[in-house]
Amino acid sequence: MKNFLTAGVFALAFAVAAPAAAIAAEYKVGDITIVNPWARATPGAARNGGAYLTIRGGASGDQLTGVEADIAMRTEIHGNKQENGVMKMYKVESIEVPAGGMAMLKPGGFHVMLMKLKRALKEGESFPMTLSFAKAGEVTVAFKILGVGAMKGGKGANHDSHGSHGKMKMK
Ligand SMILES: [Cu+2]
Repeated sequence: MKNFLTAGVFALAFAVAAPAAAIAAEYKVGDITIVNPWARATPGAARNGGAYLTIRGGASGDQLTGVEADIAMRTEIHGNKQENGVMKMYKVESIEVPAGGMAMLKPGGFHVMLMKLKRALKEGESFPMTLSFAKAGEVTVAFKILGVGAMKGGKGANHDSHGSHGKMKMK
């Protein structure tokens, strides 16, 4: 009887959670929340891809210290800076998640760089990535692959074809 009851609770929880997941994907780990992890589809033979997410801080701050995805040979956290009119990417060791605030990884700013992709990122598919936080620990979340020109994940996703990631040069 106890097993049956547990199964019933799970089924109910799933039924309630499913419609919400269609609007915004959210994952809780410790004190923080991962919102709408997504990546851009890669055109043709592109070897690198960008992945993005929003991290909501809890009562205390935290840091994103590591990213790892099987889909790429190497995964790094990158920032962007303007140098002589050219956007350049640089590697960062961690990203600060402020208490009660948000850290945003988005096109044109901080992002997860998927280097030497083992396969192309195809729109409509998703892939897992493990995120490590200094305090909250590790969590594996599904990154949804949006269109090549997508600028924003989740509900407000649009298809701006002027995305700049492809024009950036590695340092
Ligand atoms: Cu990059």
